[in-house]
Amino acid sequence: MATKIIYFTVNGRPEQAEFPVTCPAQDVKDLFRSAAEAGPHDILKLYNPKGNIINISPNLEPNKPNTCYKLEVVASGCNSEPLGVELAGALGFDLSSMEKRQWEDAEIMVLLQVMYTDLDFIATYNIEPEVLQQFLFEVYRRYNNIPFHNFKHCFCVTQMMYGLIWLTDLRSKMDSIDLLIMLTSAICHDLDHTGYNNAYQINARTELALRYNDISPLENHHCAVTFDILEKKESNIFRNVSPDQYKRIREGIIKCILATDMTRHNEILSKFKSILSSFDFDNKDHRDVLMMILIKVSDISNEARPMEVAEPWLDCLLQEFYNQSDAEKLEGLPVTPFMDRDKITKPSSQTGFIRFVLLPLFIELANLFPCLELHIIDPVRKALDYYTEMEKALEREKQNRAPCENGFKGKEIAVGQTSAPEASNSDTQ
Ligand code: 0WF
Ligand code: ZN
Repeated sequence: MATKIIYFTVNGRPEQAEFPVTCPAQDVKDLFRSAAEAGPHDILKLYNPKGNIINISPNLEPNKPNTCYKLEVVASGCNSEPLGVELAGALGFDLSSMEKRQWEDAEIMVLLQVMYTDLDFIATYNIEPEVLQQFLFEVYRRYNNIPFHNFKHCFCVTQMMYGLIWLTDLRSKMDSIDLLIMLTSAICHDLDHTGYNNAYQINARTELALRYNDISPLENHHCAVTFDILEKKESNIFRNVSPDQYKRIREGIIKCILATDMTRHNEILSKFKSILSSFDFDNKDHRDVLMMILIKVSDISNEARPMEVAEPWLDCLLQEFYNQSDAEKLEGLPVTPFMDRDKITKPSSQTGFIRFVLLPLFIELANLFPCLELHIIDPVRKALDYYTEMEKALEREKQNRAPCENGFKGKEIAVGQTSAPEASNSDTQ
């Protein structure tokens, strides 16, 4: 029976699939699914060397290893990750019935509404429920369906901000309007994120980079989209506040969202450290820096969550990073080193990030609010131990593996085969 051999990579690993030319389409799809170790609900995308998506079917154009296709898994799990039991607890829900439950987008919008109510924003700023719902729906619509910077990330960041406000008893220390600014900024901070970071925007000379002259193109865009939503009467949750209050809210949201650009990390952290010993809640400059620190902490705080919540989020982030570095390679752009699937591993990227970014930031915040040690520093230290162990195990595994020199290093998978023999090198040299 005539067969076709298709060469492709999945997660950078070379694979080859062989199937009869008369093979049913579903079998071919299943074959690629098993090569990608994808689950039944994951979406598979196959790209040709030009970067165009092509159909996975028996009619696939046969190729050679040097013109191989690229198979990508869009893990549907990334966007339906359980958000964690602690979230339900923070909102006062019955944990026993909610454990392991996945949160749907509509439910998340209700949870966000509950946060506005709990913090008394509805009553204080005369926010009509329909306007809040419309605002949240517009926000939801303008988060993209990408692995990490999606609506659920927006929710996690907002939930962390909400948790921090309560844990630190900020209601007794700051004006309610500052809390409104922080919660709304958290909700809007990544609106219309495309999955490609500022370095990519600048190097690829995207519309955003051109529009914002290479200055925090993404964060400027997230802000602009926020105020686009707020320009519409039906979704303007601030439509009943005074002009002075609106001015303060707009200035505050812009400050908070722009602070999430990680290239400003050292600048903002240094400012915070310099005022810490004399921190004064009555000083507006001090409060502004604290607000920026709080949104930054919320934004990058996944590792403070239970491991079973944090690790899938890291997988989603790496998926988004790898997508970017693949695009950079295809487009001949500089490859962002910490996104390069050939250079980094999950534990190596995380140990550095925890040691040099997360812990130094969280420790400074805990200097102002010692009660946070237990909630954000202890779990992050545990995560550091976990990834350090994983890094060592990977290193040991690498040393034990026989070096595989030249040639096609992947395994061959064929319809009906349960184990995969090593492929011959003949076609790859
Ligand atoms: C994978 C790692 C990383 N890990 C996280 O937990 C996390 C949360 N947010 N982010 C994270 N990145 C980023 C999303 C957009 C901005 C922040 N990254 C960070 C990088 C790999 O590695 C380092 C390590 C040390 C210093 C700087 C980057
Ligand atoms: Zn974010």
